[in-house]
Amino acid sequence: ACSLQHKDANLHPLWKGPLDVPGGSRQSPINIRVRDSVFHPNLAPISTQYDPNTCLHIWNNGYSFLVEYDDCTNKSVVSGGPLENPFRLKQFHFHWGVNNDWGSEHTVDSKVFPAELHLVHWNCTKYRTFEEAVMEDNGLVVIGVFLKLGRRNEKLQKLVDILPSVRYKDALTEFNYFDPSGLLPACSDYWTYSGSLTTPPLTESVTWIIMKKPIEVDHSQVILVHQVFVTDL
Ligand code: BO1
Ligand code: ZN
Repeated sequence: ACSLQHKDANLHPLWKGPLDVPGGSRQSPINIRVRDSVFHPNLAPISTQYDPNTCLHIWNNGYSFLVEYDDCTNKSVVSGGPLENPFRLKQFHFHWGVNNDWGSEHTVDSKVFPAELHLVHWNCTKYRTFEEAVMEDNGLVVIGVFLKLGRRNEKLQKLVDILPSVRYKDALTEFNYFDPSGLLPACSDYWTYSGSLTTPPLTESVTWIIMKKPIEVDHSQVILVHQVFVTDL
């Protein structure tokens, strides 16, 4: 595995996080400068174990569309890499732009991707609930996956098919069998750094795992994402 640990990350030029959070010194997202990342030979591979039956529903919260998971048990977890214990999957969501020139939150050597997937997990060893973990040190792990235009992604299609039902804010639709591991790139190389949530409450509780290789989606799939209306853009 050729994992990299990102150190001394530079802030995203368009993000004014530290100004918004008093004392904020590890705000996300960041621009990942590949040349500045440091290879750690003893950083283990990241490992996910997801049970598609823990999928609950999909909803438009006005910021994104979220697929939420039952996090009462350890059936869907991420472990390995820099993590000392398993973290439970709570939800995944996407960030995208008005067109394909803009969209991802993280950038790689200043390159922006059309969209970025976030798989949000919480530390069930240290904390009792997701809401508690959000506010605390070492509370969350978010896996970030870049999306780029290319071939049709069959693993994403079931999600794309249901998107019209959550086009508007507050819409919620039953979606009870989906395996998010199909959305991870085949190559498991990643960068990791300590950061924050990218939207309020912006807490600096997140270990970021950014997959180096993007996944591909085709034009028709990304169009449906563009038709989901959010109010924070
Ligand atoms: S992100 O992955 O850094 N873009 C991110 C940013 C903000 C949240 C989650 C992930 N916020 C949390 C709220 C919770 C809410 C949850 C929805 O989103 O702090 O109150 O329940 O799952
Ligand atoms: Zn996000």
